[in-house]
Amino acid sequence: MMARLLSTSCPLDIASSSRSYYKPSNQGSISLSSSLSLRISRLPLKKLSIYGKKSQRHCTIYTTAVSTSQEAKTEPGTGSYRSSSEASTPKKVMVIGGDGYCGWATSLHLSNKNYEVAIVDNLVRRLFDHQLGLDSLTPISSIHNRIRRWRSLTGKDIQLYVGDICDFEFLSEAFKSFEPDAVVHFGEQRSAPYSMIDRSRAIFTQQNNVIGTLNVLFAIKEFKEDCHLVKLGTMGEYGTPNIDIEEGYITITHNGRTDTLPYPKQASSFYHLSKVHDSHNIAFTCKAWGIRATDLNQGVVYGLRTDETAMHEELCNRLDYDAVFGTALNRFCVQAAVDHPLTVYGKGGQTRGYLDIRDTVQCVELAIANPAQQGEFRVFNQFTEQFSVNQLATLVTKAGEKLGLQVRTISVPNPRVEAEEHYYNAKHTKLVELGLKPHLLSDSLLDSLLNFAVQYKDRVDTKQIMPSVSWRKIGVKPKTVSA
Ligand code: NAD
Ligand code: USQ
Repeated sequence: MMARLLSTSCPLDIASSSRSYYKPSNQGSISLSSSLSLRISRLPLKKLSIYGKKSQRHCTIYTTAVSTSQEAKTEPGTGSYRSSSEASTPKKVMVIGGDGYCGWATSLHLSNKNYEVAIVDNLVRRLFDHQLGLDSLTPISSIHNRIRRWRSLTGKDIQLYVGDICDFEFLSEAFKSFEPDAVVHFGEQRSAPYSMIDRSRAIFTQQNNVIGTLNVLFAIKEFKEDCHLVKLGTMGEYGTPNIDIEEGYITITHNGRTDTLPYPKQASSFYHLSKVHDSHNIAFTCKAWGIRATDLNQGVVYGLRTDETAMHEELCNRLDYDAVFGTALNRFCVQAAVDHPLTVYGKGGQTRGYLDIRDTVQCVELAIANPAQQGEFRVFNQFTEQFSVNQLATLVTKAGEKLGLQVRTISVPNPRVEAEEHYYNAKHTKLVELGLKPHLLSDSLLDSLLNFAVQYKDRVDTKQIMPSVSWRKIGVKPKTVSA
């Protein structure tokens, strides 16, 4: 599947035994062609040391030795909820997508809290950057160096399995080898604009996300039935209805009869739709197979640092500011730093739930420490505050001015099809009931984010800021979006 999407004008061979993991093409421009393919084998996997050894197989698992020496330490939890330190043995948590923005911060946080962590990632996010000519604002180390640095700083091992979860054979081996108590699934193509570039990206997004999640469900059923699935969904599954948004379910009385039903879904991109399909598949397997699952309908995440990623520059997280992967508040801070007008799409009344990345990691830990029951499909709305795009622009303008930046705003014709003025009131109490202590958007956070943006402003490619993907103009013809 990845082969179909990621085809380039010359085939990439990730199977080479001389490479420790696959590398993107070093070509400057990419022309997508369905006739050319990225070769990815589905051959059996081999467990290797992360250090040095070369794979003789096409599709490899890399893993560090399993650490058996970690003892539960008594670190205080962040709230009154059950935390890992209270459990008798550290829980094993598989973090799928652990090299990404939310996944990397979460992996370190869980490792720091004495969970035994394994990252599963096929590093495709890094490949998207190479294909589209994008880069993180912050320089990021390879996943191997990140993990080595973490070990050298803390003595804690994070295991690494490099591979595609759409390859069931790979996922099975990772499951059988690690035997997770919980799986946190971040491992999807997560950009709405990316999914709207062209037909091949739309198809890639839905196949990658839906099949990957289906494979995770089958792996749990087959190899670890009591494993708790913590799945990252999105607030965008609900759309912007003209009534309050509940947490997953709504009780409806219709023609004199009452039922509690899944809250209606109105997603507005092929990406957001993939999350809706995931949620349905997970809900069904909870009923049919007794899977225990928590769907975390997360809002838009902002911020860079967590306690753990701040420990060393090699642990630094990625921060996307481009029009494909960058999200609203992170983008606005970078735009302010490079004197680019803030890009409010359309009327700017688009309202969403937002949260600090420090709360993402906290919420995931809360979900793991307080698992769903066998057969339960639990839905939490994971955000802490709601803002319209105009409100965000005002906040960034004020914070920028305090730092001596002249911040301007422009109204950009909206490349998306979405309501620009609408009612929005989404419930988000369940994680707070479990003990979430939110980091609300503050002047100090905005200052710090703006300061990082200023620090790295020489790395900003201003050509990547204006939107170039249109919801209306999406077509069959393969398209590149870089300048
Ligand atoms: P990201 O793109 O930075 O990270 C996703 C990671 O998953 C990447 O490292 C990628 O290589 C990996 N991945 C993708 N497909 C894979 C596959 N088939 N097999 C193995 N690995 C695969 O994204 P993120 O911002 O960290 O988001 C993580 C999750 O949280 C996503 O599911 C996203 O939908 C959800 N989410 C993100 C935000 C946000 O603002 N960033 C908000 C709400 C929900
Ligand atoms: N927007 C602007 N200007 C910009 C960028 C965005 O006005 O420069 C607007 C968009 O039109 C949209 C809103 O801001 O109305 C949010 O857009 P976004 O790009 O910040 O976020 P979105 O595309 O919704 O996706 C992000 C993540 C995705 C996650 C989602 C959560 O990329 O993985 O699922 O946030 S939610 O929005 O709740 O669905």
